Amino acid sequence: MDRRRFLQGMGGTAIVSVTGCVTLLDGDDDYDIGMTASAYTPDQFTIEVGDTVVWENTSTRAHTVTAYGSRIPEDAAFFATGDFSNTQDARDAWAEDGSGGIDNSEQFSHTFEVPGEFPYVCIPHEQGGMIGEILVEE
Ligand SMILES: [Cu+2]
Repeated sequence: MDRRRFLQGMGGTAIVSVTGCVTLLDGDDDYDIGMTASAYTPDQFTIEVGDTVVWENTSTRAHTVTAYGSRIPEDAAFFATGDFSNTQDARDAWAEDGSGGIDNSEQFSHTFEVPGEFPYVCIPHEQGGMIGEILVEE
């Protein structure tokens, strides 16, 4: 059975065990979540505490990965492309000069140290439904 096809058949949720994230970032095609013009692929992704998720912009337009700060676990670290410290700062920066996004083939990674649900959004395409969620299991 084709493993990728099998995983997609499971509703787009894949279990990944990532170690050595620095090495992972060196590879061209090594990422967990890609991006189309208006969506994360997959838009739901399940990992375990301590795993690192790598996003790659596999589309030709700029996108952000911006945590919904008010909806992630209270003791969890905020994450966002552009290295902002909260969602509003990321929104303001994008509105002001389009900063904080990643372009084609650029990657962003975050290590999740707290279990729970982590919804995130692409700021410029929020209205288009470009929203994703990382589920971090114990
Ligand atoms: Cu986008």
